[in-house]
Amino acid sequence: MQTLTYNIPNISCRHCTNTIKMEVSALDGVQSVDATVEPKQVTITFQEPATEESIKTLLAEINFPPVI
Ligand SMILES: [Cu+2]
Repeated sequence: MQTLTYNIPNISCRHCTNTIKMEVSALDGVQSVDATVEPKQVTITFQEPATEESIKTLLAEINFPPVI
């Protein structure tokens, strides 16, 4: 199990954090997702088959590209 925190500048409100939680939670292998507006961050706990790469790709696809 691995936990990563990303800064996501595109987060502007609770709709954004809800979207991120919903979309990332749906990835196979993701155990938990916490997203906050202040600070604009998401913390994700996951294991295989989810990978750092697949999570970053998904976040970019839904218009919330992470900045580390
Ligand atoms: Cu928003």
